[in-house]
Amino acid sequence: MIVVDENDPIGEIEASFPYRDVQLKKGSISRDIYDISSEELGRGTYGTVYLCKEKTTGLQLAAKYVKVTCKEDRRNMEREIEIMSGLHHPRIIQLYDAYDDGSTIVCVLELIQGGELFERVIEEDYVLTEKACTIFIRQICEGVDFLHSRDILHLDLKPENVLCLSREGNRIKLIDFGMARRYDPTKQLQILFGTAEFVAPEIVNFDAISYCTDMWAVGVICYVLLSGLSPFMGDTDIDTMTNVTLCKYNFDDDAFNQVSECAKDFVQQLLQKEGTKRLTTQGALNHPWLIDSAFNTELHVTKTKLKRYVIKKRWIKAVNTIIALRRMGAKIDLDLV
Ligand code: PIT
Repeated sequence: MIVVDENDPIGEIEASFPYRDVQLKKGSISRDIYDISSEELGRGTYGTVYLCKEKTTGLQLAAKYVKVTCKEDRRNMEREIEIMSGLHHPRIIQLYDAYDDGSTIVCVLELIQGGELFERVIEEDYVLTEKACTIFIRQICEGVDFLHSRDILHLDLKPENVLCLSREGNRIKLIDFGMARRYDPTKQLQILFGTAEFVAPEIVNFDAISYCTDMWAVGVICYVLLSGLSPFMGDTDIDTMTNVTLCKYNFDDDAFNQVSECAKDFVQQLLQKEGTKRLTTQGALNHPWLIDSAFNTELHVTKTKLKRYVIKKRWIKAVNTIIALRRMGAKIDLDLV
C-alpha cells in the first residue's frame, strides 16, 4: 500500500546528471557513446522514446526519435531543443544530448521511469487522497512557475505530459516542449493548436495568449484528478471547444461530494474565462489549498471515474496508433508500386 509520507511528501532525493547546455549535433547518434535498447519507454505525438545508456558512465537515459520530413519539422525540433537546453529545473525533463542525421532527430533525455501520473494513481495499491492531489498539483505549478519565470509558455499541459520519476515516490516532471513558445509580452502571440479538452478560451477564440493560458490547463488537470471527470468534454472536439468558450462547467457530480470547498475554489480560480482573472503560478502556489495540508480524505469515487477516464484515453491512443501505422503501411505500399 502506497500512501503519502507526511515528512517526505515527494520522496527520493534529486538524482539525475549535472545540468548541461545542449547543442544539436550533425550526424547520427553515436553508437560508440550510447547503447540504445529496443525497450520502448513511451510513444506519443512527439515520437518514440527508447531506453538508452551512456557506455562510459553507465548512466541510464531516454532517447526520443523524431522523423523530420520537411523544413517545418526541423524548425520545430530546433526550436524545442533551443528552448529545452536552457531549462534547468527539477520539475522539468532535462536534455542530455541531441543529434540530427538529416532524416531523424534524436534527443537524449533524462530517464523518467514512473510512467504517466494518471496511470500511476489509478493503480490498486495507490491511495489517492486530496492531500496527494495537492502534492502533484503543487509540483506542476512549480514546474510551470519556472517556465514562466524564463518567459516560456508550455502550451500543451495535459495529464500525459506529467510523468512520475519512479513508481514509489511522488515526484513528477513535465515533458513535451514540442508546442512551447518563448513569450514576448510586447508582442501578440496567437496559436491554433493544443488538445481540445485542455485548451483555454483564448486559444479557441484565436485571441492573444499568455502565461494564463497554461494556468487554465492546470485547472483542467486538477479538476480531472479530483473527480475523474473532464470539465468541458463534449461528444466532439467542436462541442468541447464550445463548452470551453462558454466556460460551461460545474461541480455538481457526486464525485465532488468528498472534495473540499478549498479545492473547488482553487479550480474555480483557474477556470476563469478571462485570463487576467486566473491565478498566476505564484497565486496558485500561495493558495490555501496548496499551502495548508489538512485535506486527507480518500477520493473513492474519483478512482472509479479516473480509471474509466484513463482506460478510455488508452483506447483512443491505441486507435490513433493503428490509424498512424496503417497510414505508414499505405505509404510503404505506394512506395513499392
Ligand atoms: C522518458 C520516459 C518516457 C517518456 C519521455 C521521457 C518523453 C519525454 C519527452 C520529452 C520532450 C518531448 C516529448 C517527450 O517533447 O516514458 O524518460 O521534450
